[in-house]
Amino acid sequence: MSKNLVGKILEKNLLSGDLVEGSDISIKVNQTLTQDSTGTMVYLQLEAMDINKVKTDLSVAYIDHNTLQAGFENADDHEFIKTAAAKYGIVYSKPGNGICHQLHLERFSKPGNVLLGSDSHTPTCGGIGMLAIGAGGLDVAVAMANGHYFLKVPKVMNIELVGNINPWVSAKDVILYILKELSVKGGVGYVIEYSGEGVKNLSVTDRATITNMGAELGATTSIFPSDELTKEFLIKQGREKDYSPLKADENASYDKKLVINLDNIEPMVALPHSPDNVALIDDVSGIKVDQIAIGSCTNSSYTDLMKVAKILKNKKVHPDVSLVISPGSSSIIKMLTDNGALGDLIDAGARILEASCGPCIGMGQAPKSNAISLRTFNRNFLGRCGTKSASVYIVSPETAAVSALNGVLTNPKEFGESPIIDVPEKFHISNNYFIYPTEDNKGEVVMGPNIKPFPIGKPLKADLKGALLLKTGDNITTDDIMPSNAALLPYRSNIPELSKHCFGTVVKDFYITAEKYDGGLVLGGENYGQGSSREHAALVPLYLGVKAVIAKSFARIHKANLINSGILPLTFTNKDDYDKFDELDNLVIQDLIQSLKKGKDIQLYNSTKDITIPLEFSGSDRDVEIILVGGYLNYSKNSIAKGDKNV
Ligand code: MIC
Ligand code: SF4
Repeated sequence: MSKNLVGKILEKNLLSGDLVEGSDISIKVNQTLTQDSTGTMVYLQLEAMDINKVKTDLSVAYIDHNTLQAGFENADDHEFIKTAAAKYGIVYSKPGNGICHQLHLERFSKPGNVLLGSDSHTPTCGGIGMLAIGAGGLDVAVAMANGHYFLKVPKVMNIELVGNINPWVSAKDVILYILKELSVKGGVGYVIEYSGEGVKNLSVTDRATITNMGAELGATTSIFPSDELTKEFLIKQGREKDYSPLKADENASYDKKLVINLDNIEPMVALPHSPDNVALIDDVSGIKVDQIAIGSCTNSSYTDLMKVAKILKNKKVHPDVSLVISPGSSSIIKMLTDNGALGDLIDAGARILEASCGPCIGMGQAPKSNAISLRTFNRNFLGRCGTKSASVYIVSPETAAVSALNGVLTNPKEFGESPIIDVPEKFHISNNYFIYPTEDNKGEVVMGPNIKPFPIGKPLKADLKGALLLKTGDNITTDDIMPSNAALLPYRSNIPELSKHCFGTVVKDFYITAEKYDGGLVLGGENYGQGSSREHAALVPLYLGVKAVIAKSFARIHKANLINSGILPLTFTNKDDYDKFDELDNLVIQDLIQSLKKGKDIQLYNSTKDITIPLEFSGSDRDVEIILVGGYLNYSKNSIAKGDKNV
């Protein structure tokens, strides 16, 4: 039978279950990656699992998010991760080396392998033909400890690319175009598999830009075939041995199919405050711009930054614009330095940051009040840049660079000839920022005073009771549930401190309400928990006593994080029932354990309104077990105590 690419990789890595859409399976994980803002939790969880060495072929711990060290907190986290990496046989990437996804693509990615990462943009490596999935920290810790990952067999959507992109149109415009077509919910439940003649016109880093922002579509991941361009990329990285060709069989079947003609795509922009709020630049050009930020795991490759340098060479950044550039890796900075492009950027008036996430996660460079900020990043959720009154627009590097010169949002086509970039035969490769594990490590892990224990759930009670603490709307992001910025990121390993800011963009002082009512329930609309993989969006509500979240639908990673933390994610049987609830209604679910075990509808009684409505829990038997015992860590301890190591 003809197979698609996703089916081929799943089949090769299948450990248990049947490859039938919607079935629960476990797969072998070849590689993992963590970054520091989710990594501290991952390594605390790994410590709690009592293992010796990781079971993957390769695990890498990157430090790229919390690199502003305004106090001891971030540095403490780095030291903790560094010592944990040495103990468990994990490669450590020092701060300054670059952004996890860009570096992983350059240094370790391998077509046909499965990569699990504690960051939602892990699918970046789908650009080279990996099945690269973002997950919550606990799932990544389990993958490191046991080498496996549990998931439902996803549906596969084929996007066939035909034609060729026009001059000044880039991979970023392609994914923005797809976001406009499909929306931030359009990929939920799917892996997106790209194919077609148009693929041949996209470099590996272009493909990675597209798979990176598949996260914004809500897709489980996105993947491109591995072909001659993949081989060329790996040769330049000195890793030809990692190449293997990979494509779907002729006439492979898919659950959904789209054809996109690249010729029809024009420069696009995502308007505030959602990546799918996409317009043609021509329809909104001329907006005065205060800040422009170039970089992030979406657009910080050598080619992207060289294009920017060529556009800015011998020109001057507009006096009213602050242009800031954060390259993707230390190698890229070195190459830009050696070929003079860095000098061209500086000469034009750009501010150069170290190779890290930087402004993308609000780690510095918060724009001024009411600013218009153009960014080459992937998310423009309200407040994410650090300034709540600012409006963030997402664009390509070409659009960003040309707009930086003009001071207004500009279609780059107005600039003249589009820059052509040749990547040198040999990419700069250095190991000086990597620390490789050695056999003689003594296993000492250093935990500074900022690192506090994380909350662990309690076994479920037969009846669940509580007040409705908060009613939220559609597409609530993890940035809403657990905001992140330069002030809060230092507390990623300090849940009590973070809890004071829970739901900070939605409501003031949620934690006080939660304390007053001794915990309770939260209500959401569609796609609740979209965005980041941060488990803090589950661990913090757990700490505040949230027992269940009821929503119209959930984003994949957040739902898994809720289950792993022991918080029950429930959906409405009839979505209109959402309207029947108000904040502070008293809610009761009786016989919950029985309903979960028997897979029956769950009856929710709203005693304030005197109504009963049906709810559903959709999860595997394993998920039910995890919820019953109060989260994954309790579950794994129980299972290991019963002699089952394969949890
Ligand atoms: C993001 O882009 O939102 C982050 C910051 O990289 C997150 C991880 C985190 O919250 O630490 C993600 O995408 O998973
Ligand atoms: Fe870092 Fe931004 Fe990429 Fe998240 S989206 S990994 S914060 S660069």
